[in-house]
Amino acid sequence: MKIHEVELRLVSLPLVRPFRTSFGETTTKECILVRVATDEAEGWGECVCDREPDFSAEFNAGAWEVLRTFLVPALFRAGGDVSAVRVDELFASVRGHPMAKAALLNAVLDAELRASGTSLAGWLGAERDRVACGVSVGITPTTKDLLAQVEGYLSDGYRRIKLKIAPGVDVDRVRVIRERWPGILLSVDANAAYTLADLDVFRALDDLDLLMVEQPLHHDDLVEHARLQAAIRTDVCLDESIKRPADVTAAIALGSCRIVNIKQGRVGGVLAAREVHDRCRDAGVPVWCGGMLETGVGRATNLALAAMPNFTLPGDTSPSARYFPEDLTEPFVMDPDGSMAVPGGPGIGVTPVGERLDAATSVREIATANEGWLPR
Ligand code: NPG
Repeated sequence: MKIHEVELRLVSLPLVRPFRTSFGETTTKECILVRVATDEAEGWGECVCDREPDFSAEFNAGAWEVLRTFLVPALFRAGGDVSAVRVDELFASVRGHPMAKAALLNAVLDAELRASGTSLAGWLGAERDRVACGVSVGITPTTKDLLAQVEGYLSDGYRRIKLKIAPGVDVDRVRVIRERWPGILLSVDANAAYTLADLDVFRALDDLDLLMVEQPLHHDDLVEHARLQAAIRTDVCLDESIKRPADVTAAIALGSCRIVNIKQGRVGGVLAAREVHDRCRDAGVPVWCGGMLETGVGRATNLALAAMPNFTLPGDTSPSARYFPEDLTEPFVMDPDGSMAVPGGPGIGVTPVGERLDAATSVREIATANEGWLPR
């Protein structure tokens, strides 16, 4: 398969409601989309980082630069005759930047799979054609707002509620939700907002029958998470701390967590995500599919992964309407039973709708194998 053109687009989509976490508030999704054109098919990938380096060290302007200056040229230097399983080798001279790498690697893989008529889910060995959906509820101005949002999401059918927490908006609010709905699958996500000095908070959460507490401590830590896990009953789940497959092996060896959130973009793309899945499966550690407010392109990729066998817990794989008034692809829809279909068409199975994509795009650059980056 010969790659002859790569396109980068910076796209923005307003969210249906602001999304607040311990690290900030988002009202608009902004991300880079990558399109790879080959002699046989086109492929799409979404870069999961945001405008600012708040969740991760990567951010859109930086990822654009890394793609433009290092990663795309590395593909063309290889003669453009590239398969996704070789892409990691080509990127080896660039340290870090897993999100930028994931976007381009996933686009190459998508093109390859579309060319062979294989679905991503099938290629990954997925065992389900529907996945269970959870929803991540941002920090609300008041407890009353939180109750109203959770009530709405439960009546939509979501099978797991995840509450964002931060110091000062944690135990009391979570208790209110638990008392109102004693039987639901409920978890919390701190996005690295606490330290071991906050052990009392986690001991209090221990009494609320939570499915897990996600990324309670520093975004790059494993050792302190192991200390916390040894001190509480609730399962610790790691997200930010797992940036490549080796991290998950270390986390399991140290006892830093008992559950792992897999975000394919955070670990360098679909191939690395599969590796994380396999390592967790072999160690008996359940995983679930995280989300980064992706457009339909990233969502389709996530759904294929979430259909793999060891994804045994509902993920942050919500339908398009939970995020955007209008998605870039045909919308993903959740059934009233809280499940969503895994795309079955070739590759990721969806393609951005031309006019919606153009309306959402603020910057666009195209490189060709022969001429490099074309004038904007
Ligand atoms: O449903 O896509 C979704 C959002 C799930 O809470 C969610 N994502 O910390 O996991 C997270 C959080 C996030 C969103 C992180 C956007 C970074 C950017």
